[in-house]
Amino acid sequence: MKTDVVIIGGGPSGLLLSQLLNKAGVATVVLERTSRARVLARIRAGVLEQGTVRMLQEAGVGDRMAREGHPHEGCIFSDDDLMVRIDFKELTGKTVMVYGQTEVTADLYAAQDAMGATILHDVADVVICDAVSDAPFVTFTHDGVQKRVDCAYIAGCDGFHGVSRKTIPDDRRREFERVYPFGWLGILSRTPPAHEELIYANSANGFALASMRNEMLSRYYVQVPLTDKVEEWSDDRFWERLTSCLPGDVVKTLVTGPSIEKSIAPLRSFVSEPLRWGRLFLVGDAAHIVPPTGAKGLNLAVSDVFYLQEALIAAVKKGDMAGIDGYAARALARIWKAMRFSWSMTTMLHHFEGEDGFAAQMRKATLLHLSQSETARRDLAENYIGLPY
Ligand code: FAS
Ligand code: PHB
Repeated sequence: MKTDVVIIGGGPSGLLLSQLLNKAGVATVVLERTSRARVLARIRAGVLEQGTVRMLQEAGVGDRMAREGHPHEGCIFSDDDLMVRIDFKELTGKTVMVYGQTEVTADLYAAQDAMGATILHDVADVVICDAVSDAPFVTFTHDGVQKRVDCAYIAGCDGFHGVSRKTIPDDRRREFERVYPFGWLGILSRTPPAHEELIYANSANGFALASMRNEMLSRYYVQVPLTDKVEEWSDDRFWERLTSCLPGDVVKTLVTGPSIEKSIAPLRSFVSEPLRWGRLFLVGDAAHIVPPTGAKGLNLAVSDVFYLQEALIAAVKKGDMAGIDGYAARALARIWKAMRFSWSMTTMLHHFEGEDGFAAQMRKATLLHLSQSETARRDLAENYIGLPY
C-alpha cells in the first residue's frame, strides 16, 4: 500500500485530519486499533469551542451539529449557594456548542465513508518505521495478515496510550506532567438537565459539574478519590453527592434517574515535546492531556489538526515545507495556554486531600472575585470559549 499520509488512530483528531486532507486531495490511510463500535461507544467531551465548530463546518460535517447541537451563551460557577454567571456572549461576543464528542466522531465516520476513505479497524502491532527519513512507512497486522503502507508523512493521532509518542526515543522526549489526586465519576441519565447552562460547582463536599447532551440527556460529574472504584458508587450515592455540591436553588428542581453510563476518569495535565520526529507528527491526546475541567481536551486536538492539515496540504500539493517546519512550535504555543487554563480551573475548583483552610479560602476568594470583577469574568470567558488559533 502507498499513500500520502498515514494516520494512526481513528478517534476525533485522526478522522478530522483525514477528512480535511481528503477534501484537499491528499490521500490518507487511517489505522484504528479497535472496532468502530468501540470508538463510538466512548462517552467523552461535551463542549465545542467556536473554532472547533468552524473546523467541523469546513470539513463538511456541521449539518447535524447545527440541527441537534445547543449553542450556549454562558455557564455558571458556583460556590455553595453563590452562583456566578459567565456571560460568554456579552464578554467575548462568542458562544460554545454543546454537542457530544460521540456525535462528532459519528458525523466524521459518516463523512469519511461518503468519501470512500480508507479506514482500517481492528488493526494490531502498528510500528512506525524510518520516521526520520524521506521514505517512512508503517507496518501492522490486519485480518491476521502482516501489512505495510509506505507514505510521505505520518500523523500520530493515537491518544495517550498509542505508539506514536513512544516512537520518539526516550532521550529525545521531554515530558511535563501533573497527576491530580482525584478523578471524575461521571454518569449519563435520561433526565432533563439540572440547569439550562453548565454549572461548575465548588462546595464543601468537593467539585461537581452539571452538564448535558440534550433536553432529555444529562451528563453529571463529581470529584472522587483516585482510589474509588465505579462499582462502589450506586446511583443513589451519586445523586446524594451531586445534590450536596450543587446550589440549593438548582437542587430544588433537579430530576434524578437511573444512570445509563457510569465511569471514573483520572485527571492529569501532560505535554510531551517535541511534536515532530522527522516525518512523524503528534496530534491531540497523543501529545497532551488536560483535565476536563476546562473542556479543552477535544478542542485542543482540533487546533492541532488545524495547524497540521494546513502544513501537510502545502507540503504534499506544493512542496512548501514552512508549515511542516513550523507545526510543533505553532501548536505548542496554543497547547501550553490551554494547559494553563485547565490547570488553573482544576486547582480553583477541586478539594485536594489534606489541604489546609487557607486553600479553601483561596477557592472561595477566587469565586467571590469572579462574582465582583468583569475583568476576571472576561479572562475566564476568553479562555473557555477558546483562544485564537
Ligand atoms: P482519542 O484517544 O480520542 O483517540 C485515539 C484513537 O487511537 C482511539 O480510537 C484508539 O483506539 C486509537 N489507538 C490507540 N492506540 C493505537 C494504535 N497503537 N494503533 C492504532 N490506533 C490506536 N475532553 C473534553 O474536552 N471533555 C471531557 O469531558 C473529556 N472527558 C474524557 C474522558 C475520558 C475517559 C478520556 C480518556 C478523555 C476525555 N476527554 C475529554 C478528552 C478526550 O475528549 C480527548 O481530548 C479526545 O478524545 C482527543 O481525541 P484524539 O486525540 O483523537 O484521541
Ligand atoms: C461534558 O459535558 O462531558 C463536559 C462538559 C464540560 C467539561 C467537561 C465535560 O468541562
